[in-house]
Amino acid sequence: MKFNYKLLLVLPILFLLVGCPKDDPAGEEIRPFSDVYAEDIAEIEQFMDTHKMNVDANYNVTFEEITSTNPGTPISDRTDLEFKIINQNDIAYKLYYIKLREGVGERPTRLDSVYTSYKGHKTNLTSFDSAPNPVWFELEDLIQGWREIMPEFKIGTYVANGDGTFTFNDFGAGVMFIPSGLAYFNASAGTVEAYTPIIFNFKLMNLRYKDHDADKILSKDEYGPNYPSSYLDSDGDGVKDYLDIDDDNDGVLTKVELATTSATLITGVNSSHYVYSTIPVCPGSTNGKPIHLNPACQND
Ligand SMILES: [Ca+2]
Ligand SMILES: [Ca+2]
Ligand SMILES: [Ca+2]
Repeated sequence: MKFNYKLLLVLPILFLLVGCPKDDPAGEEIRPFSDVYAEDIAEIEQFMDTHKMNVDANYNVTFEEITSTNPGTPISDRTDLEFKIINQNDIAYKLYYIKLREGVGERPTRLDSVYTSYKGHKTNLTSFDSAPNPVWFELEDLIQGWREIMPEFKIGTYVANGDGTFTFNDFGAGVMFIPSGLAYFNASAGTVEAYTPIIFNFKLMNLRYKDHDADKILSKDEYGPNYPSSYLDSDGDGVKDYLDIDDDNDGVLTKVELATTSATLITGVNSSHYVYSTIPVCPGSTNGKPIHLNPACQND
């Protein structure tokens, strides 16, 4: 599969992926999340019971309704159908997804940038958005369904073809079925009406790890396992580690504390960062904390 490198520079005009619930649309009362979720999950499961998926050799996906003249395996009977439970708005959202292929490379976190091609559908099989060639997105800007599902996949490998194009292989590819509470909810976006569950098939080609606070520790190593419900704030000052330039609040910037240690620094084109596992503990410390999280050790 070849893609023009110039695509890397094209800003997506696909605002549809970017959305959040409106606070108070003019005069309209926002419906309860629980009522909407009950409808959404019924609609999604009904869709999966009555439709099949066709997947071609390059992981392009189409959906078809199952009929007596067009039989097939319902999506709900597929052995690769999985789900995650996302607790939000006092609801345990069931977020179904399918790993057609996991990928072989690194895995993004929900704070990173992904290079992805995708197609969005409603359950009536109309498509409301697509990027046949991959585009870059910051997952923080996307609807929550994407932020939850992308970290379940890995990127592939790619080779430069020497003519400005790249060939991607072994990339992650899948499908996600998103209740509107994890998508646009009461906002309408393009042809997606308010309170509409949506479906995406996608390919995850590449990623960029981010370092939000520029302390040379990647955000993926700083935010905790279940952000935002359990993000790390090592010094308890209310500023999350991935946004805190002095993680132990000892008055010495994290990047300064690490500069004279044996930690391995990887220098890249756009950023440089330390390999987290190589950051040493404070000399003489018995608590095992890395040096930048130990206020007793002001390594400057
Ligand atoms: Ca950082
Ligand atoms: Ca902090
Ligand atoms: Ca510090």
